[in-house]
Amino acid sequence: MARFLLVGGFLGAGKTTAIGQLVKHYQEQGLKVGVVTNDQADGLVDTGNLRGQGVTVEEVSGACFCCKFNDLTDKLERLEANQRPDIFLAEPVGSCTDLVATVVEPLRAIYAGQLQVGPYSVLFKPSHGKRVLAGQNSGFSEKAAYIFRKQLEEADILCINRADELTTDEIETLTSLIAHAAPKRPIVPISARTGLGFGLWMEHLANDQAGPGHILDIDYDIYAEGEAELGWMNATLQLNRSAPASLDQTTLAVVEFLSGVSDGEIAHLKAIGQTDSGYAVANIVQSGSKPTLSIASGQDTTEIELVINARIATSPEDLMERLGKTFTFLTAQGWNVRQESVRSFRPGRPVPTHRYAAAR
Ligand SMILES: Nc1nc2c(ncn2[C@@H]2O[C@H](COP(=O)(O)OP(=O)(O)O)[C@@H](O)[C@H]2O)c(=O)[nH]1
Ligand SMILES: [Mg+2]
Repeated sequence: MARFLLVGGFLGAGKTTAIGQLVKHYQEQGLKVGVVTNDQADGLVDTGNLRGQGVTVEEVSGACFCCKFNDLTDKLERLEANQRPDIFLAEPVGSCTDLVATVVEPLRAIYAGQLQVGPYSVLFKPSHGKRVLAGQNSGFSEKAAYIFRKQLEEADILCINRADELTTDEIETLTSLIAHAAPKRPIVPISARTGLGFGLWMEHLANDQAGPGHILDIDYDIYAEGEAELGWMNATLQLNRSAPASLDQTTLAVVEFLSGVSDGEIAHLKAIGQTDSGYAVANIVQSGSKPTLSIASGQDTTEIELVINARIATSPEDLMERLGKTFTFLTAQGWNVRQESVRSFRPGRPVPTHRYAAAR
């Protein structure tokens, strides 16, 4: 029976990177993997990123898995029909919570005998996470911090990501903060980038659930208001110029420019620049840090399809203004810019398709 594993965590925690690593690890064991990504709108950087790595990906867009449960199962069935994966990995939207009650347990009940739904992993984002759990100013409101805490509370396995950047002392401090916020479950330091800790994480992922998942006691008003504090923008631009320029530097420069235009804590700002033969990804996951080129192409090019995803504590109007300034910035670099699509909005109130009040 195929296994289904949900890998959650806050915006920019490292879910997509971790899923890319997991796919490699499972493939090395001779297993076939299919992935489902998820976003509030079309034009998701992650889907292009994972497809660029050769991963089979289906995307659910328009709302989170919980509100698009039937779209999620349609995509799982499509992957099953085309590829018969041994493992399905799914990445929910990073501002989404209550996933055990609305996705994990409904899948267990509806697909009993067809799908083995494994433990739910949540990746802990050290930058915002430490500040939220230590009661310091995270840059987000209390309501957004509430979502962060709820995500931890419903996890079966908690992974402290970016362990490659943390000292032993920092890992110890985070472990005790997390154990206090979400007691009695495995806490595994990992690095989605290097693969550190994946052996132990995958051992936990192979465990069958001894008991039911952690169904949250959650206030949907706070959850909805916390989520709606984030401005969301997905934009697709076509760029061309007469003389070749660096795909990597252009993608990185756009993220750098957008991150510096105005205030509002950045949850995750990312862009993928694609050509016919390669792609580059740049990200920034908190205000005040430097954007990084997480995937480099080494290419020079005269044409780029550039997809930008912004999740920032600011208004959709501000994001549109930033995008307008980005056009001017790119034009000054010699690029002709054509806007193919853009959506800028605040996520709507989550209305789950199913909600299991009590676990199996
Ligand atoms: N140093 C380091 N960076 C990471 C790690 N995991 C993810 N990142 C970076 O964090 C950023 C966000 O990662 P991503 O997987 O897109 O996060 P998501 O929003 O949770 O899917 C990217 O720049 C990644 O390269 C890690 O383990 N170590
Ligand atoms: Mg992602």
